[in-house]
Amino acid sequence: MTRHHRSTPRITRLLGSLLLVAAAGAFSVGAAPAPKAAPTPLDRVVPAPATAEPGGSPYRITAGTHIRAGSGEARRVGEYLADILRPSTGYRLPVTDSGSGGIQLRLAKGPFGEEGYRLDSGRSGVTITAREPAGLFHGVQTLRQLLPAAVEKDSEQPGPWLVAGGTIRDTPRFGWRGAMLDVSRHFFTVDEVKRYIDQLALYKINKLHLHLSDDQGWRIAIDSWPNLATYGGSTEVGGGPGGHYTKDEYKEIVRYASSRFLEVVPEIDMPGHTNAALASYAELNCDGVAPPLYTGIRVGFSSLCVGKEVTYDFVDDVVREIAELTPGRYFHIGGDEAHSTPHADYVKFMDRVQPVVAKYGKTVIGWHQLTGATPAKGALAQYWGVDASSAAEKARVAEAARNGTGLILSPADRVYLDMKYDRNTPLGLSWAGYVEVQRSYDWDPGAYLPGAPASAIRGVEAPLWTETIENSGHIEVMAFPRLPGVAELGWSPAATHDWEAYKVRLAAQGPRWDALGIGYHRSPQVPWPAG
Ligand code: NGO
Repeated sequence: MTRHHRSTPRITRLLGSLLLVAAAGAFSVGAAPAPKAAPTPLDRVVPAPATAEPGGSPYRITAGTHIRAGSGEARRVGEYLADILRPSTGYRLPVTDSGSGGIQLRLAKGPFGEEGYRLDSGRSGVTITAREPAGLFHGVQTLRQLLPAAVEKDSEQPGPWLVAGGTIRDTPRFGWRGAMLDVSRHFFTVDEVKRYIDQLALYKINKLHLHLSDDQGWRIAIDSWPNLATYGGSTEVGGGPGGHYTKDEYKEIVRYASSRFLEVVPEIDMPGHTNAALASYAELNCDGVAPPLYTGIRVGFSSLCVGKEVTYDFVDDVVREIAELTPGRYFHIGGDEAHSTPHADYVKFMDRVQPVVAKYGKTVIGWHQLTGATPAKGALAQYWGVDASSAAEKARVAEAARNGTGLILSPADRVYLDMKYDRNTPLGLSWAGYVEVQRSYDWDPGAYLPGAPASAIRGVEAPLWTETIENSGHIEVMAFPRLPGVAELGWSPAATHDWEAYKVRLAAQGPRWDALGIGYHRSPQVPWPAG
């Protein structure tokens, strides 16, 4: 994009902000402007809304404000919003099903799609309209960001609680806006996962991919193969105690994610990355001997035994039991780095396993190495290559995309949240290089992989591998501020893409993270507000 191209909208935005300041009554003759009372401009939101037209008076939330949200799921979104607003405003904010004015969440027919919404703000109220509850929920995230950062605090704050006047119309560019958490290399409790879910929701992420098994730990109870969790889940990288989710705990994660409109995508990585399973059951090994548990960080040394029938009994049971607990459409079978599985065996294994996923009603996803086998009809491949990946590898993935395999883009040297920002980053890995904030934001998913048709791109996903990540604090300092940029690549129209403008919007999120207790990397590339 040229400079010239960018300058016009910026001037328009500036004028818009001045008008808003004036409309808020912040200017009075002879007095200095009181910038604190100026509401956040309508387009200072991450991800950038598709369109934002400022105009008219702002809305002010007061002690008399009601949240009007109908019934059912819309009502639950209203309660969710009230839970965010009540502690900091100190207002009652009753959630009711009728009346007008105040904050309204309305379901209505219109050009919103499954996740879009319109937000209208003026003197008498803010109305969010959507076709689906998911759209209302995403509109609520926008409303949150239009309010001062202090709204996120859990104790009463002075306000005022102004929302700029005007209209936002917003629908996502891609249906897949994912985040992956590796709960295998280090185990994360249900509460830690919920905390991350809440953070993902703020940026309109709609998929939570859980990497539930790997060499270092098996993290979900399987009734027909109980040792997987009790023994295979009993440690983690570095030799800590590990852990696993009971079925009820996993269901609780799924329920909580769905209350935030995220779909859980379970991953059982196979045929490689399986040492925890191989250690739990000797019969899964070709030589019938169980290896010891593994707590290091090497990859590529383990493989299920492709020639043994018991392997497919195992896969069938695992896929069936997890599919039963998972309302979402997808089942991720991994398939990466099967360096200890001969290629012909890999192909054979994938030919047998993909129909099992279909049998239990799920759509296959695999890391992009799956394109080296025969991806099932409708399968998705998750691309995790880098700029330096071979042309042949990229061409193979592009060819699969031309033949109908949908792509989720997770280029490791752009969106792997476990890559260090720079050489001073204490956590993380650097095999794909350092990934500072601009690098993770400044690329176009639609044009990324040469030869892959734009229509094959389902969206983007930011994986967080946890070889070095042990707790919520670690998750946050790696995810923030890069995750919101990936979310924006997934949500916002390509026409809004502009690093110079983005970094200013991103900087404005810093005080919000402070209010939420999110410790983030204060990247020198971002003009954070002082203080
Ligand atoms: C690779 C590897 C993972 C590592 C990760 C670390 C994929 C798909 N397989 O990504 O096992 O944890 O890198 O960045």
